[in-house]
Amino acid sequence: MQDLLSTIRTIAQKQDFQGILREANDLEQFTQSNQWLDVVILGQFKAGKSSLINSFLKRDVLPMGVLPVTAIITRLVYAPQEKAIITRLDGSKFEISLKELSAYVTEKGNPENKKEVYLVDIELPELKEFEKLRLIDTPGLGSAFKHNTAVTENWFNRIGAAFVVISAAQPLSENDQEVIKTAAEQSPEVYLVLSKTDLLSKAEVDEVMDFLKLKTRETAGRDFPVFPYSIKDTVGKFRAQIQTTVLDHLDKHLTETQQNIYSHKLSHLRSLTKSYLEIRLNLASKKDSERQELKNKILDEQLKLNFIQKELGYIAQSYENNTRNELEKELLGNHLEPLRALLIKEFHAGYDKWTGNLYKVSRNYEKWLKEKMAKTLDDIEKQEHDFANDMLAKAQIHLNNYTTHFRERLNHRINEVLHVLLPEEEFQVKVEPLEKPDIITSWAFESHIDLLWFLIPMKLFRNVFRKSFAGQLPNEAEKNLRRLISILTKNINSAIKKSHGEALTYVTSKLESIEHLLEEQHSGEEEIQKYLDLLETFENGKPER
Ligand SMILES: Nc1nc2c(ncn2[C@@H]2O[C@H](COP(=O)(O)OP(=O)(O)O)[C@@H](O)[C@H]2O)c(=O)[nH]1
Ligand SMILES: [Mg+2]
Repeated sequence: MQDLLSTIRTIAQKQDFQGILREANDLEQFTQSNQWLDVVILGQFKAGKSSLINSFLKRDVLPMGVLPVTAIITRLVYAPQEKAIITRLDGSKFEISLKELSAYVTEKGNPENKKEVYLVDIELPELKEFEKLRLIDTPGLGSAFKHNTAVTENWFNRIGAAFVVISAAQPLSENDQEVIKTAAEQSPEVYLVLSKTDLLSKAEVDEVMDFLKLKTRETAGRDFPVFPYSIKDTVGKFRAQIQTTVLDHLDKHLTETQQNIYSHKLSHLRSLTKSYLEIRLNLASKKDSERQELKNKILDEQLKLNFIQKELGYIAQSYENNTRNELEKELLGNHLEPLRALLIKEFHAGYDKWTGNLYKVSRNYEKWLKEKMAKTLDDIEKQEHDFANDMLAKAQIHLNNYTTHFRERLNHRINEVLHVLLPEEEFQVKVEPLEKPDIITSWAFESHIDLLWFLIPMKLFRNVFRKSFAGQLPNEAEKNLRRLISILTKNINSAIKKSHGEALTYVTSKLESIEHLLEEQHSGEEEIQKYLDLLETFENGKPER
C-alpha cells in the first residue's frame, strides 16, 4: 500500500491541487534534509579520534596512527551497502573502495593533498544502530598543521553534537579548552572523552577526570559528561557506556523530534486535502453558472486578492514610514548629549599626550575619534537593540494578525456557503533577529586640516587647535549618530518588507487555491468519493490496521 504522503500527492496531482502538491514536496524535502544529526569528533592530532570512531563501528575503517592530510574531513553514515565517495576541491565526485581510503586521507598516501580531496563520505552497514547520526572525523585541531585548524573550525557551525577527545597521555591543552568552549556555544550536546586511559593507573585516571571536569567548567561555564575510554578495552565496556548514554540518546531524540514534526505536518495536509475534496464533492453536481454564483458568494469584496494586497501594503507601509522618526526620537533623545559630553571630556584628557607638528596631532585626533566613535556607537547599538527589534516585532505581529484574520474569514465563508470546514493552520511570518549593523571603520573621515599648516609651531598654537578640534566634536557626534539611525532604519525596513512579502505570498496562494477549487471541476462524485475513502484508511500518518 502507498504511504499517506504519496497518496496525498497522487490525489493532488489528479485533482490539480497545486498548493497541496507544493506542501507535499516541501514535506518530502523536510524528511530528506533532516536525515542526520551531525556528530563531530574533535580533538588534537593523535588524540585517538579515528580509533574511537572505529570502535563505534567495531571495524577498522579509518586509518589510525597516521599523519592526517591537511584539511580533509571524513563523514560516516548508515547505508545498507558499503561505499566511499570522494569530493574534490572542484566539486567533482568519484567512488573508491574503503581499502583505498588511506591513499586519500593520510599524508603518506596523499602528500600535501596533491589529489585535491575536499571531503570523504563513507556509507556503512555497520552504522545501522545509529541510522540518524552522521559521524564526522576531523583532521585535528592544534596540530602541527596550521590550516587543519581552519578547516575544522568551518565545521563548527554545523555541529549537532560533539565529542572532544582528549588523550590521557597529554591532558587538556589550551587548545582543547578553546575547542570545548566553541563547541559548547554551538550545541548543548558536548561530551568529553578521555582516551588512552590504559596508559594510566586507575587512581591516575580518576584524578585526571576530576581535573578535566573542573577545568572545563571553569573555561566554558558549564558541566560536561566525561567518559573514560581505551582501545585496549577488550570487553567493550567503555564503548558500551558511550553508546548507551550518548549515541542511543541522540539517535532516538532526533528520530522522535523529526517524527513529531512530520506527523503534525502530514496530518494537517491530510485534513486540507480532505476539505478540498469535500468542496469539490459539494460542487460536483452543480452547473457552471451555479458554481460561479457560489464562488462570488464566498469571495466577496473583502476577500478579493487586490483588496487584501492593498491592506497588507498599507500595514507594512505605515510601519516603514514611522521607523526613522521613532529611531530619531529614541537615539538622539537618549544619546546625543551624553555622546557629545563624553567625546569632549575624553578629547581634553587625550590632547596633551599628542605631540609633534600639526600634521601628526591631527592624525592622532582622527585616529582617536574614529576608534572612540566606533566603540561608543557599538555600545549604543547594543543598548538600543531591543528597542529596534521591538519595532520590527510590532510590524510583524500586525501582519500576522491580519493574515490570521483573513484566513478565519475565508474559512468562515466557505463553511457558511458550502458547509465544509477547512482545517486550522498557522501562518507566521518568520521572525529573524535584526541584522547587526556594521559600524563605522569604513565610514570615511573627512579631514578638515589644511595641509599647508604642516609646520606650524604647535607650542604657540596648541590651545587654538585644542579649541578647533573640540569645536568639531558636537557635530561629529550628531553626524555619526544619524548614520547609525540610517543604517538601523534600512535594516528594520528591509526586514518589514521581507515579512510583508511572506504574508503576501501566503495570502495569494491561499486565495488562488480556493478560487481554482471553486471554478473547476475535474471529476465526478464517484471518483472524489473514492479519494475521500482512501484518505480515511489512514490515521495519523499511518495506515490503519
Ligand atoms: N594506548 C592507547 N593508544 C591509543 C588509544 N587510542 C588511540 N591510540 C593510539 O594513538 C594513535 C593515534 O590514534 P588516532 O585514532 O589515529 O588519533 P587521531 O589523530 O585523533 O585520529 C594511534 O597510534 C593509536 O593506536 C588508546 O586508547 N590507548
Ligand atoms: Mg584521525
